[in-house]
Amino acid sequence: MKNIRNFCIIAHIDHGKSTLADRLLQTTGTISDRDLQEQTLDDMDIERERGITIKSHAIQMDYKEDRVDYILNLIDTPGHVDFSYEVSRSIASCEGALLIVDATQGIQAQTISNLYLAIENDLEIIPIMNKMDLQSAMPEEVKDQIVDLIGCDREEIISASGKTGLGVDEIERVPAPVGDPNAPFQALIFDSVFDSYRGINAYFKVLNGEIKKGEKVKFINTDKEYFADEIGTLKLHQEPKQVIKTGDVGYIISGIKVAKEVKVGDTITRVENPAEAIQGFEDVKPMVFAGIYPVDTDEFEELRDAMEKLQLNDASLTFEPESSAALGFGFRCGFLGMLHMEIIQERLEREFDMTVITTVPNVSYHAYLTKDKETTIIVNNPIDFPDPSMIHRMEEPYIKASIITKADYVGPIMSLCIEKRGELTNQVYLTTDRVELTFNVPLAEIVFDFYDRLKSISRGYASFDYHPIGFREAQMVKMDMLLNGDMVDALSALVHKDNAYELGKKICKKLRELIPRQQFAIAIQAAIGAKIIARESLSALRKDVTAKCYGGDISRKRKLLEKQKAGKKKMKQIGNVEVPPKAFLAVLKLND
Ligand SMILES: Nc1nc2c(ncn2[C@@H]2O[C@H](COP(=O)(O)OP(=O)(O)OP(=O)(O)O)[C@@H](O)[C@H]2O)c(=O)[nH]1
Ligand SMILES: [Mg+2]
Repeated sequence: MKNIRNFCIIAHIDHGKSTLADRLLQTTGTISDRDLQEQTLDDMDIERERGITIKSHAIQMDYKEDRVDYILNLIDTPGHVDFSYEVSRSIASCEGALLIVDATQGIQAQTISNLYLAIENDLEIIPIMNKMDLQSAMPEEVKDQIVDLIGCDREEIISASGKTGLGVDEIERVPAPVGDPNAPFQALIFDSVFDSYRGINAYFKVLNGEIKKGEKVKFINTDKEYFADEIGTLKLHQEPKQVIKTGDVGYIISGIKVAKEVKVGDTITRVENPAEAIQGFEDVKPMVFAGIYPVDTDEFEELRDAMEKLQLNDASLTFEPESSAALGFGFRCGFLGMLHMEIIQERLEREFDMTVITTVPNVSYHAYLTKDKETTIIVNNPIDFPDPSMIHRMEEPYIKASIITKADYVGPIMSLCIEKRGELTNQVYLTTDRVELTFNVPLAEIVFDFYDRLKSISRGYASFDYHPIGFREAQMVKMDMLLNGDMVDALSALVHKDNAYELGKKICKKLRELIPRQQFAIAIQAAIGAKIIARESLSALRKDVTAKCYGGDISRKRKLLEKQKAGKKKMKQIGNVEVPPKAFLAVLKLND
C-alpha cells in the first residue's frame, strides 16, 4: 500500500490535461508507442472530434524508481464547467492532484474552482506549469500567480510540456493512501460505465480491507447483494485480478443491468463482516431542462430505449415522459448545461441513430399561488406554468458567476452582465492586468448565449465559472408562439417580463428565416396570454419540382416527386404548417 499513488489531473479547459496524461502513459510504458495517439484517454468519438474531455478516465500505471515499484492510479478529468461534477467525484478517490496551468494563459476560472474542490478534500497539490515549449509562455508571471494562489514555493512548481515530457518522479510527492488492510472491506464507487454485453462496471477505490474474486458483496445504499464475478484493475484495457487491496483502485462486474442499482457515491462492502457506509456524494442537480421528442412520432419507444442506455453511461442525465400537442410523446430532460444538452442530442443521433427535436430549454422556476402562498410548485416546463391570475409570486434560480479577464475588457464585460440583469458584487485585481469580477446573475440569462458573447467581447481572454446560490423573486411570463393562429406548445418559453417584447420580435424573425415558404401564407406570432406582442409573415410559394422536367419521361418525374416527399419527412407537421426540426431551437440562435 505504501507504494500506491492515487492522483488526478485538474485544470481549466484546454490547459493540456489529456496531453500530459499521454506523456505519463508513455514514460511509464503503460501504452506502446503504436497505440499512442493524441489524447489517448479521450476515447469517445465526440471527445476526439471536439477535442475536449467529457468524462473522467481512470487508468493504472506501473513505475519503478530506485528499485522500488510503484502503482500509479491516474484520473484525467474534464475542464468544462458543465462537467465539474466529474471532477468532484474523481477527487474523492485520490490523495493528490496535479494542478496544471497553461503557461501562456495563466490561472483561469476553473483552475481556481477545481483547486478549491481539491483542497476541500485535503489533496496534496502539485503545481505544474504546462506548454512551456510555446513562444508565448510567460513563466515568471504565471509562477507569481501560482505562488499567490496556493502559497507554495516557487521552486516547487514543475515546468512541463505535454509535447516534450515531464518528470514522473515528482508524483512521489503525493502521499500514499491510508487505510487498514485488516479492517472489513469498504470501497467507494466513484464512477460507472455501461458495457452492452457484461452490464455495468463500477469503478471503486478500496478504503479499508480487501476484496477477492467471487466474494459476495453488498452495495449499501441500494441494499442489493451480488457476487463479484470479475474484479480487476484499470489499465488501458481492464485487467482481471484475484484480489484488490487497500488503497488501490479497481473495477467490479457483477452482472448488473439496471442503471439505478449502481449509484456513484455508494459504498461496497462484504456481506459477511460488513463495514459502515461512507459519506457519498450529493446527487447532481440539473441546471437546464428541455423536451426531447422523436421527429417520427412512432419512434417514442425506441427513444425511451436509447435514453435509458445513454443514462447508463451518463448518470447526470435525467428524464421523465411528457407529451406535447405539437410533437406527441417525448421526454422532459434535465441537463447540467448547454454543452451537456448538445452532447446528449448528438450522442442520441450518433450512437442510437435517433433524429430528435429538442424544445426551447429553460431553467427550473418556483411558483407560489395566491390560495396557498407557502407551497412551492416546481415549474420545469412552460406547459406547467400556472394560470397568471392565480400566481402570487414566481422565483428564479440565481448563480454566482466569477469571470477572470484582462483589465482592458472590464468595461464591456460589465455592460454585458448588466444587460443580463446581473449585479456586480466584487472586483479584485489579481495582478495589474488581470481582474476577477464576481456577479450575481439569473441562471436563465447565462445558459443561452452568455458564454459565446463573453468570448467574443473579450477576444477569448475571459474565463467563466458559476455556482448556484438559490432562488429570488422574479417577474416571469409565458410567451407562446402561434403559426397561422395555432399555438405551438413546443415553442413556448418562460421569459422575464422585461425581455418579452424584444425576444418575441427576434424569435418571430428567426422563425421566418427557418421555416421554408409553403403553398400558403403563414403568420408567425408571439403572444403573452391573449395579447399578440410580435408578428412576421411568410408569403406563399408554389414550388413545382417537375417544372424542369420537359419531355414526357414519367419515371423521372416520379423520382423527383419522391425525393421531395423524402425531404418533407424530416419536417414536422404543425397544423397545416411544416416546420424543420432546427426551428425549435430558434431561440438559441438569435444572434447568429
Ligand atoms: N504547444 C503545446 N500545446 C499543448 C501542450 N499541451 C497541450 N497542448 C495542446 O492544447 C490543446 C488542449 O489539450 P488537451 O490535452 O486536450 O487539454 P485538456 O486540458 O485535456 O482539455 P479538456 O479535457 O477539454 O479540459 C491541444 O490542442 C493540445 O495539442 C503543450 O505542452 N504544448
Ligand atoms: Mg482533456
